[in-house]
Amino acid sequence: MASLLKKLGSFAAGATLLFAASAALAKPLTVGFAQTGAESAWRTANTNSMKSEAEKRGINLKFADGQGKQENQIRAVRTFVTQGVDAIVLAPIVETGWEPVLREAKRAKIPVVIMDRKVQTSDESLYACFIGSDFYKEGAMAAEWIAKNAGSRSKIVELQGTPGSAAANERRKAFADELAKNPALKIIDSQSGDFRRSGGKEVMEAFLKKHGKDIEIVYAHNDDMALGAIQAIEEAGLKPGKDILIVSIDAIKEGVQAVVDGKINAVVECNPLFGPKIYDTIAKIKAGEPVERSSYNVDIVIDSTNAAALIGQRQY
Ligand code: GZL
Repeated sequence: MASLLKKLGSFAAGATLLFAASAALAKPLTVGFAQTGAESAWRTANTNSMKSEAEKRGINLKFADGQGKQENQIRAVRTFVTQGVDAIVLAPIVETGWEPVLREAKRAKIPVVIMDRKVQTSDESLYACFIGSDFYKEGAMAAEWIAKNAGSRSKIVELQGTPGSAAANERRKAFADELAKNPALKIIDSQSGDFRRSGGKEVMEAFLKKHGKDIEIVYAHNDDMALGAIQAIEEAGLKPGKDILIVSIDAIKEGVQAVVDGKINAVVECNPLFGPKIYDTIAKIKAGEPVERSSYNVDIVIDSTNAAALIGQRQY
C-alpha cells in the first residue's frame, strides 16, 4: 500500500512539474512598446511593423503612443514596469533624460531594447541593446550624392528633424562633416520642421521668402519634410527636382515615387520595418542568449538610376 502511495505521489509531482512547464511555455510574451509618436509616414510604418509582427507571433504587445513628448514615453515605461511586462521596447524621441526610468526597469529586471534612435547614458547596462539605423552614414550618403551630382549648384537649405533627436543630431553632423570636404557647397540656412510634412512646408515657405532664387538645393532629414517642401516650391511657381535639387532620407513609398517623378533627386533609405528583428532579439534575451550590443540596418541610395526598378518592391 505504502509503495503504491509513494508511486502516486511521484506521479503527481511529475504531472505538476509537466503542467507548470507547459503553462510557462504556453504563456504569451508580454512586451511594452513606448513609441515616439505618429509624426511621419516612416513612424507609422514602424508602428505597423511592430504591431503586425507581434500579432503574427502571438506576442501580447502593450502599445503606448508618446505623441511626440518624452514625458509620455517615460510615463509609459514606468507603467510597463509596474505591470511587470517581460520586455520593454523604447523608441526614444530625444537622446537624453532616460537614465532614471531605465534604472527602474533594470531594478525590476525587465530588459529594455532601444529601437530606432539612440539614448545617451553613462551606464550602458541600463539597456540590453540598440537596434536601428546609422544616421551618421545616412547624412554622409546624402552629402556625397550632392557633391557628386550638384554640378555648379552650391547653396543648400537644410530641413532638420526633431530637435535633440539622435536622427537629427547625427544627420546634421554627418552632412556638415562631409561638406567640410567640399568647400564649394554651403548651407545658407537650417531650421527644424520636426520631421513633419507641415513643418517642412512652413520652413520651406520661410526659406523661399528669405532667400528666393538663391536656394539651389534642399537637404531634408526625412521624406515627409521634403514632400512638404515640394508643396511650397510648387506654390512658389518653381519646379522641385529641377529649379531646386532635393535630397532626403527615409525612402517611404511616396518619397521614392517623387524620385520616379523627378521631384526628389535622391533619397537615402532608412528602413522602419524593425518588428521581426526586435522580437527575435527579445526571444534571445529571454532565453539568456547573447545579443549584439548595437545592430544597424543596411541603407541604400535611391535616385533616377534605380527608383523605377525599386518602386514596385517598396514595403512602406
Ligand atoms: C529614423 C527615424 C526618423 C525618420 C523620420 O530612424 O527616427 O523619425 O527619419 C521619423 O521620418 O519621424
